[in-house]
Amino acid sequence: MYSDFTFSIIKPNAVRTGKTGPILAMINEGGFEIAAMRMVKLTLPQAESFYAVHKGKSFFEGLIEFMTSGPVVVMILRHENAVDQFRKLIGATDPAKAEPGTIRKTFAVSVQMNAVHGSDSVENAIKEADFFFSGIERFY
Ligand code: IDP
Ligand code: MG
Repeated sequence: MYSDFTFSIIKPNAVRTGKTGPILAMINEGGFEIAAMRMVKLTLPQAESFYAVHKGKSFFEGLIEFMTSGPVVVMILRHENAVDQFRKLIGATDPAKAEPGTIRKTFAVSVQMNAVHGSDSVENAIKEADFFFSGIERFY
């Protein structure tokens, strides 16, 4: 079922500082199964396309520069009601507003460098997963 899946990225600040393992541990402890995973370095056009919905916003250029600054880990995650459950696990976009115990509260260093991405709807989760993974790379 599509609602059992969401898409996530461990962002460059977290990968660079060795937080990939601790974040994956929190994802597993949160009850999520990793259905697909790969490390990639986004090109400028890839990052612009992935975040196209934010084009024109004040933070867009900075976000693209940040997201192309180093490797990221892209994943498809499985859990019942995955999109909402994962947004709960990562916490608010601004780490200052994120609940204690969330991934962003624990690992974000700023609003921009907030450690992880999580899809905001089932429709976007499908689009984002398709952006990075072909059928043969998926284990579901
Ligand atoms: P989300 O990642 O919680 O869904 P969005 O509003 O979709 O938040 O923004 C996408 C990403 O853009 C955020 O995760 C963050 O990295 C960055 N971002 C959002 N708002 C700001 C801001 O006000 N300043 C700097 N970066 C921002
Ligand atoms: Mg978003």
